[in-house]
Amino acid sequence: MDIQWYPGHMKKTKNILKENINLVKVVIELLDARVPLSSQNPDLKDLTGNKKRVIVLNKADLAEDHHTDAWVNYFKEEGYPAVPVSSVKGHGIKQLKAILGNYKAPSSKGKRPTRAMVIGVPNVGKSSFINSMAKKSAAKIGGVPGVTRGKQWIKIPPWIELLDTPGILWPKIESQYMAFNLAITGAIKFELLDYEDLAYRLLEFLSREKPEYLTARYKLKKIPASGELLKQIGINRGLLRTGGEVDTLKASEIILKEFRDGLLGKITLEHLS
Ligand SMILES: Nc1nc2c(ncn2[C@@H]2O[C@H](COP(=O)(O)OP(=O)(O)O)[C@@H](O)[C@H]2O)c(=O)[nH]1
Ligand SMILES: [Mg+2]
Repeated sequence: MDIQWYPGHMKKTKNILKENINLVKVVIELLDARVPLSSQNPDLKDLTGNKKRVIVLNKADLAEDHHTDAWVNYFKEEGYPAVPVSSVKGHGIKQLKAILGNYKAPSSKGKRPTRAMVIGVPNVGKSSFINSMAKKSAAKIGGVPGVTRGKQWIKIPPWIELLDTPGILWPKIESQYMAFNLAITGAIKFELLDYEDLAYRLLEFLSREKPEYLTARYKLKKIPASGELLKQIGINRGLLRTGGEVDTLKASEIILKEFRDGLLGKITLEHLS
């Protein structure tokens, strides 16, 4: 499999940051708690200069807590406060606000807002996060990445202001492993990668790390050989084409969707050590 990536995306990342960085005091970097490093753009350090950066491990409700804790420590050792958050459940928001409180200008006496921008790869949950911070449906969720027009700020009382247009940070895909992680979690479009390839890769991981999730979800007596697993899941789900052939493409789509919706269980794909 060849990883094609668009150089234009990197330029876009840089432009978004250049346009907005001087408006804010803090950059809130959203990472996917299931694939923290794969969803991080390693160039961000250069792009944000001396700005304070706080890391949000979003979708923590879909990741394994002990792995998330390890990642929090990892980023703290790198010098960045990190907080596990579930934007859909509103978990971790309070802790994050407390951390942002540390960046409040001492001279402002609460009058001047602390401005922050939210950045992250597509689908990491930027809009959901902003809504969760604002406790209302202000930013559009799930839409196509739009163009930044006039700057709008969302007030988070009493003293935080978030730029309402999140910065879409294109990931820097440095390996096939990262590309798979990003594709499996839904950050990059599937058209770039083959569905069945992705499903195979995910099933390989799950067979090794979480066989009990697979047997439970797909009603398998045991895990068959890797070449047979996808087919067996298709059979168990009744995904047969006319003629009796197993529809492995449909099976792949279902497995990926169920993983992304958290239906198999809490699963962290990227582990430390
Ligand atoms: N389970 C879970 N899903 C989330 C979370 N945050 C966002 N999502 C979902 O991820 C998808 C993309 O979210 P969105 O906010 O549009 O991402 P954006 O592209 O970064 O703005 C949506 O289906 C959200 O419901 C989270 O913390 N937990
Ligand atoms: Mg969005």
